[in-house]
Amino acid sequence: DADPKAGCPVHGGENQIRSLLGRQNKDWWPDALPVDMLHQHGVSPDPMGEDFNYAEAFKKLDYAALKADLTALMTDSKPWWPADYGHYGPFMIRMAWHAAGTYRVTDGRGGAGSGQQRFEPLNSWPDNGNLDKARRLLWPIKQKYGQSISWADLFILAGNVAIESMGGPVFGFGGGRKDVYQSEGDTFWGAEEIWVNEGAKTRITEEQADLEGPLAAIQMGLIYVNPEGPGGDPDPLKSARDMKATFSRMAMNSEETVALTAGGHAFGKAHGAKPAANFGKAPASEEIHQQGFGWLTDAEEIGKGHITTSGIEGSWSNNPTKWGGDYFRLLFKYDYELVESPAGAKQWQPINPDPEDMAPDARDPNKRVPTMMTTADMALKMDPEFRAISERFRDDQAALDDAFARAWFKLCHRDMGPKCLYLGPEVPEEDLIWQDPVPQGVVPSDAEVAAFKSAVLSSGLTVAQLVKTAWASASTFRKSDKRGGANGARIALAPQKDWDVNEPEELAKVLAKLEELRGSMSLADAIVLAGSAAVEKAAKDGGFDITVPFTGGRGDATQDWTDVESFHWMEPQADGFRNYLKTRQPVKTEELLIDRASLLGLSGPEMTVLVGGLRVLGANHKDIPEGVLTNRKGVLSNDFFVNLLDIETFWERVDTASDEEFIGYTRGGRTEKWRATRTDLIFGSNSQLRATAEVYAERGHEEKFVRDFVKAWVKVMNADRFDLA
Ligand code: HEB
Repeated sequence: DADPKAGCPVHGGENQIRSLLGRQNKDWWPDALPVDMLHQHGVSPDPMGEDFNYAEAFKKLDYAALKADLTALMTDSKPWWPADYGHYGPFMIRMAWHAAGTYRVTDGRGGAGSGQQRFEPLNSWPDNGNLDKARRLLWPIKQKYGQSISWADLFILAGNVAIESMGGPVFGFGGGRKDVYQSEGDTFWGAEEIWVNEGAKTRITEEQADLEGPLAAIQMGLIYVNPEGPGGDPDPLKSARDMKATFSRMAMNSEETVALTAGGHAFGKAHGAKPAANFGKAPASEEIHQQGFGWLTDAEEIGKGHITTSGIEGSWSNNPTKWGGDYFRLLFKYDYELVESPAGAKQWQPINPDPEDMAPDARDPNKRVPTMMTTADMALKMDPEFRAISERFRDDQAALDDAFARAWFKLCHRDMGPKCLYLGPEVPEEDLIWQDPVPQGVVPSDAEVAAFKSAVLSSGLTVAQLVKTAWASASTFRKSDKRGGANGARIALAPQKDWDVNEPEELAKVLAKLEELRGSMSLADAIVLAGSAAVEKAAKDGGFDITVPFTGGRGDATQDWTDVESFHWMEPQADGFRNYLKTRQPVKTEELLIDRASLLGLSGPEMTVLVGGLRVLGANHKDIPEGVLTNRKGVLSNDFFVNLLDIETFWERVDTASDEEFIGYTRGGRTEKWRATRTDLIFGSNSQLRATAEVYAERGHEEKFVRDFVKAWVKVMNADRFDLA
């Protein structure tokens, strides 16, 4: 497979650069009420307040009662949005699937973890059509159980209960998804100006073999692929290509992709009763009295079942509210012909179906209507690789049950981090490799800690080596899906030990020495402690006696329990903290620094103080001189900021073509004084970062700089210590 992160082609000709976040809510809905103006300068939009502990609240939940209420809801059809076949189960599954299916392994963003489907853009995403109704059906239950169940958990639990209530297999449920109260503004959803329903280009073409950057959907406004085929072309083989590309970005292999799609489409129907022109706007554009509902049609039409969502019409199986093997049975029993739905969508219909293989009508159980397949479903039969899997599942229902249950569990829990964060009585015992398991560590004694620190500082390893290794280990953390981090010491395992950013040869030397010195302490603890000892020494050499707080207890992961393929996605193509750039990206290099800081959960000041500190400590990749704006490398000082903001220096590009490297000259001459990258100069160029850099360059703030650096350093070292909370 092509490595989509390596190279990361710059699209649309030479040097075409896009902005980090592409199109955002304010581009799509410029007239939206600017509620976020109330949340500046650290003011939180979260009405629950800082002291609210969701895990504690969840523990008070009457879980069995909630599940019973959800089960009852499934068959409690409401006239304002009648349940197809008298069962909301399929609708809830689609809602839960779309909540989770935005996840992408590339940057860990998206996913069900914070209930983002409630907010723009996802709330109004074309592909999420009518899911506003599914969520509104849940409101009385959400209201009843209040703070003990988050929306984010409720979406997924509703999906699980739906599957169970139709006889389907589930693997378990873990709660713990804490709600947020605003749209997550840190996610790149695409740069296209128009949506899928307005003709947005497909992102994979003959010339363009894979999805750009972190993206995981084939067109703007889709969760994954176009059901009618690439760009509306009903070609099952090309659809298979798109499914493989998008589902692999969701961390799913072909077997999981087939199991999920076929398992999901065992249930429910597609809605394409009338041309979409009859329907209203998405929720974000609707009028105020519609109260957040979108895609409206008149009530009488809804009563008759005249609903259009995707535009495709019909169910996949003759038993759309009962789990079983009918999907594959029908897919293989019949030849399918291309037809058009009443809404004009391309879909596939079985030729001459036997009467018992017809489906019930969604509103009238006595009426029989034809079943259908989308082009994406046809891919499961036409693509040779998919077909082999499909045939196996057709012939082995137990295998499908197991594969579907496991893939569904993974889909819904993939962004939740380690298993210690899962809550509730239905958390499965079994460890799963995608959870990146780390064995429980032992907390080293104070004596061990002290002895190790002095051993390491007299081992001959430099401050730069120790700091770099600790940073390399901890900074893989990303808050988006809570993967990575120092716990587990996966820095010593494949693939991380071989990543270019980690300077494999150097790293191996440092790790070997730490192995030799660590005694019974875990390697993971030893790496962090060694880095922290180095920071203490560097602070002391600068005149500040400061202790870097250390919390031991990390464990060491094994290679067997490390999913090399999925860690591969986490390799940094840039790490501004180490002044590292592997390949130029279609975004500015300084934006990659912001992106990494965001994934680390850092604030602007934390990012700033860390960059300034790491430069003077000598943490640069391969020891490059860029940004080391000090004459006392290895000493923790604010020299980076002082020298960067020195007006006696002026900067020039090394060469105009690259625009990545710069030379600082002393004014009035051409004596080269410093070298820098964009990642360095941005702290003098961007007004907001400059304002922060000034704070750290000011006289009287030398000690503040050291203290803030240590605080931010410890935050990164402990970013994955969920076991401490
Ligand atoms: Fe699905 C539905 C497509 C996957 C589950 N889907 C649906 C529809 C469509 C689709 C078009 C219709 C909508 C309306 O309403 O109209 N899918 C699709 C595609 C894919 C998918 C293209 C990829 C390949 N699904 C899936 C998955 C799942 C699902 C994975 C889970 C698991 N779906 C579903 C359901 C439904 C749907 C359950 C039904 C809903 C109702 O009924 O409402």
